Amino acid sequence: MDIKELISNGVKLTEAQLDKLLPGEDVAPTTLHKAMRYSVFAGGKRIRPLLCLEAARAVCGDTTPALNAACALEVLHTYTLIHDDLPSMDNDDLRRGRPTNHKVFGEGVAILAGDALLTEAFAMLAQVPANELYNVRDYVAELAYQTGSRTLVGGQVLDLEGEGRSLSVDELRAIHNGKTTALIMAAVRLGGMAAAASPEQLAALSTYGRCLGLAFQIIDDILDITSTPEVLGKSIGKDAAVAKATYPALVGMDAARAEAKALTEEGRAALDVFPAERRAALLAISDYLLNRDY
Ligand code: GRG
Repeated sequence: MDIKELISNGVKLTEAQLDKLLPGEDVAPTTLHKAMRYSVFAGGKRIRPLLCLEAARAVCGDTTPALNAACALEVLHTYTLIHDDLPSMDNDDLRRGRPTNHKVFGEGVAILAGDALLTEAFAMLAQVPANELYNVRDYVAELAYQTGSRTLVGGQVLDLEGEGRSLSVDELRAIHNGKTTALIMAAVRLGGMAAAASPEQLAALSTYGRCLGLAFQIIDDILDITSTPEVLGKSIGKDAAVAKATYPALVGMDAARAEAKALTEEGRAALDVFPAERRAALLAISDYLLNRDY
């Protein structure tokens, strides 16, 4: 499995479809559409679309049914980044190697660009074909659950409330599971659902997503300490600067790495329900995410 080729194919497929689905920069109101496209086409890793596409391949051998779901995940993720960078949230200047949305377009337009991307995500999801097990109502319910007040937005609130407080590992895990794991769960589950996953296959993908999501955020915490803004394309050291609890801060660097590794192993093992050639891509992605340096 050539992971670089796998990623580059997934990125190309997703970006071409995003370009078709998102309103053009010349469509009124042009400032809003420019702001939306500015952040979407700023060169993110496209991990969530990739996971969605490859979850579909694991189930049915084809990524096509999941393409619009993959786009929905990426625009929803981009909304969270724009809002997370706002002065009232993390107050960041750099994202995906560029000045943050509000730095370029102003706070009002940045908030609205995030809102519009969140809405567009559901419009994209409404274009995912139904199959014998799932329809648009199921896709919408899944994305709404994983990104609502009990999950993604809820995790962000716990994060805000935890700043400057000492947290237990369980409290930190609850924040990470809301902010990061929920959308990664949505990615693999929606990919599976679009490909008509059986209940057993969907349960396996859920375990993989739950484990990978937390491992992803633990590595994110580690990179915030060990990497550079040039490599990550975003500012670093913010967590320590605002006394935010992180995995390495709470349990130490070695234990944090060990937990990310153990979670990745658990996620990989769950994929045993898929034939070897169908699970190869998801296995390769899990290794790549564990060992990434950006
Ligand atoms: C509703 C005002 C309002 C705000 C909501 C929900 C939310 C803001 C923020 C979500 C929290 C968040 C940004 C979590 C971080 C998740 C994470 C690890 C982001 C980085 O993902 P990568 O590394 O980024 O995949 P790229 O740029 O590669 O796509």
